[in-house]
Amino acid sequence: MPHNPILIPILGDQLTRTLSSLRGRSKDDSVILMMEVWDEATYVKHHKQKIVLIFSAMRHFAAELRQAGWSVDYVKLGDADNAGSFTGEVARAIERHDPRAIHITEASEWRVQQAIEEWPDKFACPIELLSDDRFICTHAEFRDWAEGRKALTMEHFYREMRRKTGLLMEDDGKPTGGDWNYDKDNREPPKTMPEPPPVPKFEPDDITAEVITLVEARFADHFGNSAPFEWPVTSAEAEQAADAFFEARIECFGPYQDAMVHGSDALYHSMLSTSINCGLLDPLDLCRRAQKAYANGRAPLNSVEGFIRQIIGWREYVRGFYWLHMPGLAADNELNADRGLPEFFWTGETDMRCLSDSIRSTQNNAHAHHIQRLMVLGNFCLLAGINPRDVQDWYLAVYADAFEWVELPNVAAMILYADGGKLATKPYAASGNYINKMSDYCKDCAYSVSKKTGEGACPFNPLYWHFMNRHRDRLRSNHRIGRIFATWDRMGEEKQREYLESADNFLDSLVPASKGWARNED
Ligand code: FAD
Ligand code: DLZ
Ligand code: SF4
Repeated sequence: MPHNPILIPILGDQLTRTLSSLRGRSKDDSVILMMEVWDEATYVKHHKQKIVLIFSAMRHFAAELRQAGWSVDYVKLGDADNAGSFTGEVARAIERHDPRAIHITEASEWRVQQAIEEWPDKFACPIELLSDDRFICTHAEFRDWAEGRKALTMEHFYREMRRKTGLLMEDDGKPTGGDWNYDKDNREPPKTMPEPPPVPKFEPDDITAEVITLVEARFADHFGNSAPFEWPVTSAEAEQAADAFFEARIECFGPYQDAMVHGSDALYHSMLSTSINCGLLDPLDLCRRAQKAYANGRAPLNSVEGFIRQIIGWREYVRGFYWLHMPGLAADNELNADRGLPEFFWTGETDMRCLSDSIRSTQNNAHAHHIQRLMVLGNFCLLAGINPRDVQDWYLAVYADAFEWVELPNVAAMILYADGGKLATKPYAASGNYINKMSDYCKDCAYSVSKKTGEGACPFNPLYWHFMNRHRDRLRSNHRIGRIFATWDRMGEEKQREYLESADNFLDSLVPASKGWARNED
């Protein structure tokens, strides 16, 4: 190892060879530090597959860097003197290497960035913090864009990103095809859907197998199944997964984006979020590949525009939104939701078929697709008034792609309206009707989606009106939702009472989660 080097700590979601802290550095006078630490693995009790993914991807990345000639100091979780935290491990690495400076790319999460910002007070050597330019929009750009706006409308931000990247833009500054957004063409129900091609699966190699053994030994009480583990853990594997998406699934990505089919976990989704978020794939490169698929006539504009919008629109937007509103966002609870998360979110044991299938996919793959997260699981939490803290912990723990910067805005603001409408102009509330339209769940459900109240009625139906009624004062002035109250008023008192009683009976039957699923109690 070089003497008096530049020490470069690389975090578990910074597994990118062109990371800002690596660029321009000499291999001869740098030491890269990678750390498996207890604090990160347990600040929420992550799904077993999420820990396998991160540790295995980190170990593979370290091996690739060594192969390329870098000096890598890799601390494993099982090492006897592991300090347990990033700060503790950096302190130990300073003792070992006596670095002349530390260069680190900013953390993606507020919690970790706070810790890094304390390092200048703790450590004698100079610290250079570099911005993370794997994102398209800088923090300053987002703040400037948000400044003075009454509403932070994603669609407006997205157009800025289209202009900035030139993606799907014509020479005259107009959007390709004449429209910015083709979402109206992207709501096909599953009835018409061709059989989706299989998603590539990646067999665990020796490195991954060793990590699976570690996770089974040390995190046995964490949620989810560790096997079969099939996620890409190297950039080469992630590129293969991307190739498969651009060859066979992008064509139907748009139309069937909102469809849900029992037992079918990927459908036409890319399944690339785990690789993008830990740095194995470059989001902008994926968008360029999507644009090429359109140019080559292999995918229609509505699919390609939809995919690009998810990445340079939603993904960049939620990241900007997170940094603009932290730390307050994590504590927001505009609707005063105070019910505990039901136990069935952890066991999958519920007769509600849409929920049990979404939770099954979550248990087996540490993944559920967007519309399951939004309109089944999220919609349930919103309507049932589950407290934001429990919901945030659940989503952060159970998904392999969950890092707080992307999870929290989606949970607190998009599904729970806990931010009071800074992100979404109205709560994404829906009755069973929506789920029935977009899925095949209802036909074999123990509940009847057409029954509105009473025994056997789909719980989403009375819960919808219970939600609207209890938040009437707050929501009726909202022009996108206010008209709903006219329908409620026309129902008459008896019908209204039936809805409210049915919902109350259902809510009373919910068993709150036993303690200890999401957070360590000590
Ligand atoms: P695709 O459907 O193929 O979409 C392509 C890509 O677009 C995704 O890989 C992702 O990078 C991006 N994307 C799509 N929607 C969003 C969005 N709303 N926010 C940010 N990026 C988006 N995504 C995460 O990466 N991590 C999370 O922790 C996460 N939590 C979510 C929680 C809730 C309540 C909701 C409603 C959505 C959440 N999402 C999260 C967004 C989305 O559900 C996942 O990105 C997607 O399901 C990942 O699967 P995919 O790669 O097949 O996505
Ligand atoms: C998610 C995660 C886990 C489970 N463990 C580690 C770890 O031991 N070491 C590490 O560097 N990163 C880990 N991560 C990802 C980090 O939580 C993530 O990189 C930071 O939170 C980003 O701010
Ligand atoms: Fe879900 Fe209701 Fe349909 Fe059952 S009937 S699957 S609970 S929406």
